[in-house]
Amino acid sequence: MLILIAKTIWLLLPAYTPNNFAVVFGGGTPIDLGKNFVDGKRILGNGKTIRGFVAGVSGGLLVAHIQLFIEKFVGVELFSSLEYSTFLLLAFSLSFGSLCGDAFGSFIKRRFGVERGASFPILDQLGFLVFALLLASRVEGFEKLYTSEVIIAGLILTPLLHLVTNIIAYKLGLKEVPW
Ligand code: CTP
Ligand code: K
Ligand code: MG
Repeated sequence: MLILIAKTIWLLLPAYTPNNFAVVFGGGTPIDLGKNFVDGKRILGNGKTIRGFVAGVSGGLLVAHIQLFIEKFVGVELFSSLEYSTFLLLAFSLSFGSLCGDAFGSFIKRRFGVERGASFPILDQLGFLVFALLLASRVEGFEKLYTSEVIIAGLILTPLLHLVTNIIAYKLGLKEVPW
């Protein structure tokens, strides 16, 4: 059980971390260039920026490479069991997919009139993951690492991880609200 949890988090880190890089390095021109959709509301909003997107994808790739290095160092074979080109494609799919899912979530939120930064349960916690996994599933050898139990564990664990990390961030005074 603990092994499955650790393995799942490890395999999903390249999808989890892009948003953190976007938060830290984001800002500037929004992806939707400030434009409105046909409903008169913003397409994505000011929370989705080009710099955040690029920094997020780069950050996810960086994290995956650090993981590859750690695996070789400690002798674990997950990402390191793949050909380097396959690993690269997988890492890119996870981080790019994660930020596309995040942007898609914002698109849906704006259509429902949910303001930038306001929460939209489930979509906020799982949208990025579903997109990341859908894109990554196109990469050969995906099923070898991302077994159905890893995917199920990921879908259950991710909202829980969100909840726990947000409560910790709130207690530490890093967030205004505990969600
Ligand atoms: N961010 C960014 N570019 C992205 C994604 C995120 O610059 N592609 C930065 C923004 O500063 C954003 C912050 O990371 O405010 C937090 O990301 P997120 O919670 O996804 O955005 P929200 O501000 O909550 O906006 P939304 O309601 O559209 O999700
Ligand atoms: K989000
Ligand atoms: Mg948010």
